[in-house]
Amino acid sequence: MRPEYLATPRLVPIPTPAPAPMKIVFVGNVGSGKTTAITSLSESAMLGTEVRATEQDALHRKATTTVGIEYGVMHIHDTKLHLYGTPGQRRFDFMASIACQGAVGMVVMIDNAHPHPLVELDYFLQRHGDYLKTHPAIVAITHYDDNTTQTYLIEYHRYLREHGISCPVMRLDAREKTQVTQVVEKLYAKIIRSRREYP
Ligand SMILES: Nc1nc2c(ncn2[C@@H]2O[C@H](COP(=O)(O)OP(=O)(O)OP(=O)(O)O)[C@@H](O)[C@H]2O)c(=O)[nH]1
Ligand SMILES: [Mg+2]
Repeated sequence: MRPEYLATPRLVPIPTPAPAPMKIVFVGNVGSGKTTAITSLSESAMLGTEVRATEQDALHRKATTTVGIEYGVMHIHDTKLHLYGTPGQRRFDFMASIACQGAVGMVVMIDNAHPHPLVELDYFLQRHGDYLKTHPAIVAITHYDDNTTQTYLIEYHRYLREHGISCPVMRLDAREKTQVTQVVEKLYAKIIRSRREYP
């Protein structure tokens, strides 16, 4: 009989480490649906900072507005995504800057029902242009269904191109979980691709 120390060693599978979590940030103008999107995506109750709206434009559309950083979590495959939402009100811009730190991808949401949605987009390009030129991002245009001032996707595309930013522009109803999931999945795919191209 073979002694124990000569026995064929058993192969013990080495557990694959879970992929590193990713931080994704949602920015965009008041009422574009950042809170709605993160609420519908988050697998656990979203940590929110909603208060009754006081600013004119916030009151115009809805009763509450975000005044701090909000947080949700979801998974794509095995990757945990930390979802950070920011306030759309300009006076809280400093919080958006904090929330963006360390984010590997960004969703810029623009309310198409705003009287001047391209001016709104321009504002976020001014604030986050450097980030958008160097990181994966998606521009998501909401409220296509409830306004008559239709600015078409092609106009957002052109605007971005003219400002040296090439990222996909998608139409989105933030109330629809499947649509929001598609936006995040597309962003996730871009993040993975950019890591392969620029490891
Ligand atoms: N009709 C319509 N309503 C939408 C759409 N997307 C979101 N909404 C609604 O628009 C409102 C968006 O509100 P929020 O999610 O609070 O918007 P927000 O971007 O977080 O706003 P702030 O926190 O104030 O910056 C909600 O009442 C949504 O139900 C859309 O595509 N069409
Ligand atoms: Mg909000």
